[in-house]
Amino acid sequence: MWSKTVGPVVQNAIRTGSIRTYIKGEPNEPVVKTDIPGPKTKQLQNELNSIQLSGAVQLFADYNKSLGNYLVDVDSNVILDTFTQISSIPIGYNHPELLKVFTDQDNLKALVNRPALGVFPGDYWPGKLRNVLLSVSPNLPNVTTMMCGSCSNENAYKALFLTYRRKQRGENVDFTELETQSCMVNQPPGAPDLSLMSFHGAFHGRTFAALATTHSKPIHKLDVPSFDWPVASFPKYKYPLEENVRENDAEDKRCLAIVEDLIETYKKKGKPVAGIVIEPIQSEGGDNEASPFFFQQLQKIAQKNGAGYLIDEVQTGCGATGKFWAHEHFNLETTPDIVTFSKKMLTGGFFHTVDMRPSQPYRIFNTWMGDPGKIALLEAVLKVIKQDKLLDNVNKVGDKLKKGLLGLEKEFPQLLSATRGRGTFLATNVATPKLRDDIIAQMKKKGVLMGGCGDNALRLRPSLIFQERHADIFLDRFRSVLKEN
Ligand code: PSZ
Repeated sequence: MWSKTVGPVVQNAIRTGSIRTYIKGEPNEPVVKTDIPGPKTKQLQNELNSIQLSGAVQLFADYNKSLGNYLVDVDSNVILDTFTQISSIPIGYNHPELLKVFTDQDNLKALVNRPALGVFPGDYWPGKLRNVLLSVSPNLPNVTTMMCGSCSNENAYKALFLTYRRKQRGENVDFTELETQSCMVNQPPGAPDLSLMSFHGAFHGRTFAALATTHSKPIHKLDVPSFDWPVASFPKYKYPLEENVRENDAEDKRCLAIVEDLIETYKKKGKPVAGIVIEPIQSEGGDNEASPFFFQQLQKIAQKNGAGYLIDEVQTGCGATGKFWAHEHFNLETTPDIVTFSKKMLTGGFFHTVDMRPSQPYRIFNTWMGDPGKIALLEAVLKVIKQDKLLDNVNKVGDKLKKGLLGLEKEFPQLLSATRGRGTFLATNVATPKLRDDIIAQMKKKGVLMGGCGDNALRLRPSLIFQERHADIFLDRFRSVLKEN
């Protein structure tokens, strides 16, 4: 009824008092009762630490009490969450539509009777893939589900290599005896000398091949054997972008020239580049952006060299940049060959061209190959995104947040610089890495959870139901923290 008066944007939303909200009963503001970590978190952390290394734990959450944009911890602190489990909660905590999913008996049975999807899928599976995942495909006809982001990249990389070799060998040409023997001892030609190009500052995961293309922090890589694969330069822009067009354009061209050089170098080395993997916004590496021009040219270079083009949307996908897929901002001439996803999509996996399909079964495969329970949840998430027009919300709130951050950058030029991003996928640089960490700690004391990335960036990764009133709370508390520094 009231949707007529408030307009279609909050059709599914509910009014509590004078406040419009997507989640009924969501707290009005943060409430901080103890230090964070508080006494109960510390006790649980000791217990956990006796079982496993737990040094990265920030707090223990109470997932019964957490709601919407608010994470409640075991010490009853009510915290506005702008980081959402490393960018992985699409529509907030305990969304009523998600809580309903497993009251449906078909969904419950799909969850309980988890199939090895590659061999014994349920009768519902093709329909679910079509109606849920393919309904948001970035114009790619095929999708292969996996578990996590690393697993998705790992298998997508295999698809790149398999396709490259199939083309080298010729369609329908059988493997040679030498290939089948040599692959069994990790030697060429069966295990061929091919490479994948990635970028300095990239993060694609922590499994072996994914880690070989990850270059955000040494601690992720130390002591782990890796591949000799080319690492190109990702553009480093000067901000504000509008005032540095010529310099940033030159930066694009410098980086593209390095890409072309490296492709030649690795060809000469006998390790031709079979694919290029890149994030639309380098996330763990510091929220580094590159221009549509850069991504368009990179695609052309990949095509010219017979290399696949893989866009890793694990962190950027599912709406946070204001479009469902971040690479939709780039107006690429054709689709990428592969787009990987996980995090807010709840299931991992990759969309791909028919060309990227292996020619034999079992070549890209594992036991679970995803989980139909996650698809059931994703189905509800996509329905809510559509009904509540959450991409419009992201654009509106993102605009407010970005303007707010730019205003704070002007007010505190000695502290903040290079505010950037799209939608609510935003970041700003802090003068020093220590100050960045201090600010995150001070924000926590004020009941706001934030993330850092790169050396000195602060990043925002709220869920898609982060509204203007949450932005106001965030900006207000951020300003008061900046004033204290
Ligand atoms: O420290 C870590 O392991 C983190 S912190 C953030 C991530 C991982 N992000 C995961 C990620 C990603 O951001 C991109 C662009 N690609 C792949 C991955 C790997 O996903 P998971 O963690 O699901 O394996």
